[in-house]
Amino acid sequence: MTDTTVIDRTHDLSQPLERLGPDETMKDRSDYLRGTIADGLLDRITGAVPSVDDVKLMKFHGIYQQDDRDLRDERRRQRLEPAYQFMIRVRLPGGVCTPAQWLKLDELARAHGGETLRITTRQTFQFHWVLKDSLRPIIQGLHETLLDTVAACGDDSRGVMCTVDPQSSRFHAEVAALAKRVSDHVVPKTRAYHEIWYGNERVAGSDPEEPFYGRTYMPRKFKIGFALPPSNDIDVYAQDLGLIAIESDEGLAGFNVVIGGGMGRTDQAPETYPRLASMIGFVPAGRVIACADAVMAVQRDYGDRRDRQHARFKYTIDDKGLDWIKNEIERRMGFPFERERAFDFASNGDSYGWNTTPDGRHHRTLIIENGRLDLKLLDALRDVARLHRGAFRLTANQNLIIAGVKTEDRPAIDAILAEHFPDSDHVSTLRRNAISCVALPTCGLAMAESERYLPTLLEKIETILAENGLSDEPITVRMSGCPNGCSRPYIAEIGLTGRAPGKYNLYLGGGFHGERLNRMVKENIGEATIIDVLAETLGRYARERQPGEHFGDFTIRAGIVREVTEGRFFND
Ligand code: SRM
Ligand code: SF4
Repeated sequence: MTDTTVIDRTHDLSQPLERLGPDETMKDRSDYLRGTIADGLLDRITGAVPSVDDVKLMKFHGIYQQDDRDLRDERRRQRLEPAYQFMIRVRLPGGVCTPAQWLKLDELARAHGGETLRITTRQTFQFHWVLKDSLRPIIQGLHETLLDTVAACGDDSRGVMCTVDPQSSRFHAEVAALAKRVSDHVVPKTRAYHEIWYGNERVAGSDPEEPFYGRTYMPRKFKIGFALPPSNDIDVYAQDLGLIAIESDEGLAGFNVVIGGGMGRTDQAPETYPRLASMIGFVPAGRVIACADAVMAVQRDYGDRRDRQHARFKYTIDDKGLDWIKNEIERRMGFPFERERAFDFASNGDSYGWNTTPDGRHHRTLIIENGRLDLKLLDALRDVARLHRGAFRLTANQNLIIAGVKTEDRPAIDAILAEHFPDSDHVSTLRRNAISCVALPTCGLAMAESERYLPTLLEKIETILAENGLSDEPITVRMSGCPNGCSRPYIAEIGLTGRAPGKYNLYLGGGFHGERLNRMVKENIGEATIIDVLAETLGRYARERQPGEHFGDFTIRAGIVREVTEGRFFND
């Protein structure tokens, strides 16, 4: 596969730096993400990284400084500094890793990551509870199995997602390989990571350090995802750049291109809103990288660098107009988009249990509640990894596929799973379609519980469903501990976002396969009101629904919520 177009990769930043936000100056002065991180790691007086700028720069290296929020008040009372620790996010394009990589991740999590790993909503692993002295051992350990954490966070292109299920399409392997290629292509090129974390010497060169990103990188994070219909497991409409694979009789024809998706909003700031990505046309498979370059370059050059709350691509598109943006992308690509091709999504969930692909390989999807791998699950999966000869695939719903199992290996894997996951096949339909973000106690932005609370709330919703004969009805439920929406709650049929401890906004009316935003029906409510509203609405759904009608569609048809037609009208 070759790309026929080379775009101008010079950084033609149109806005003078001195008039931009402080983060732009910080990036500009960072010497391509080096800052003083290496010195800060040596500081023995604090468990933190002392420079505020370095804390921000470390995000570009996949690392977040956090503190244990359960201990915050007590430590303040004791006049101790917060219990600083770090979260490390791995870059894992398409969510695929080998058994050898799994064993290394497991070893590092046991040694340095509080004996837990977290599968994220963008198909990767996070280590939590990492102390400053353990940062290098983890990153160097990952390097031994060719894993890294470059650009897992920061103002750059984040982990590239790809539909995970190998049975979704005969072109799955081809598209997954392309997702990996795009990820490698858009990753920052600075050698800062190698110097700081691997101890490599700085080598002077004549080539620009960041031929695409320049000194100030992107205005904000940028997210890319590939979806293979009929599966929209990656929520392609939540991506800054979404690519929907289109097949033809001859093979993989190319991709429909959608741009400008994003979830984040701020309560009581109507100028911030979630937005579903807009369709702008079709590109042949061989031109995807040229397209990604052009789309990112437009956001790089026109994204708002003064106000980070307004800096995502969705706002650039709405400010400039979709037609203007599309024309600018085409100008930079050097060719026009073709008319979008027909496709159908059926769901954004995972297919559970064992499945077999035409190549005779077997794939087992395991439900990992909220993506949390505790010691018990780590033990079981370490046993699997020791004998597995295929791959592990992380899903965007925070689940896990033991993929590519040979027939002769299946009984041994079944035996391990039967011992450690006896209930895996009996998890309720509701839980199979539920996601929560991490939130407390590690997330610094959390306003309410999410991962630690959703299982309890689901029990109560399960009771309502059982009373109404709806237990087998798939309904998507997503909870986030704040309005940032890391669980993509604004496209769930039932969405909850944290407002304060024990208080949530409740949203209804999202599309079952991620095609429509929901709308807030109650603000700042506690569990009792959540349950009352759901009992009434689900009761009506049981009595009044039409055959095959999804809950989200019903709430709109029944007039319980007004349909959101565009992101900017979300707050109306
Ligand atoms: Fe997220 C910030 C966790 C997917 C929107 N997200 C954060 C931080 C890093 C908090 C912070 O900035 O200090 C959270 C770390 C919590 C912790 O303790 O681990 C965090 N986000 C996560 C993860 C781990 C949630 C999970 O439970 O799986 C997901 C990691 C994905 C990955 O592997 O890269 C995660 N975050 C998302 C998604 C979903 C997606 O991308 O498909 C979104 C919504 C889509 C989007 O970007 O619009 C998302 N996270 C945000 C935002 C709001 C961005 C915005 O445009 O307003 C923030 C806050 C920010 O960037 O300022 C945020
Ligand atoms: Fe943290 Fe909010 Fe994201 Fe949840 S949605 S992980 S609380 S930033």
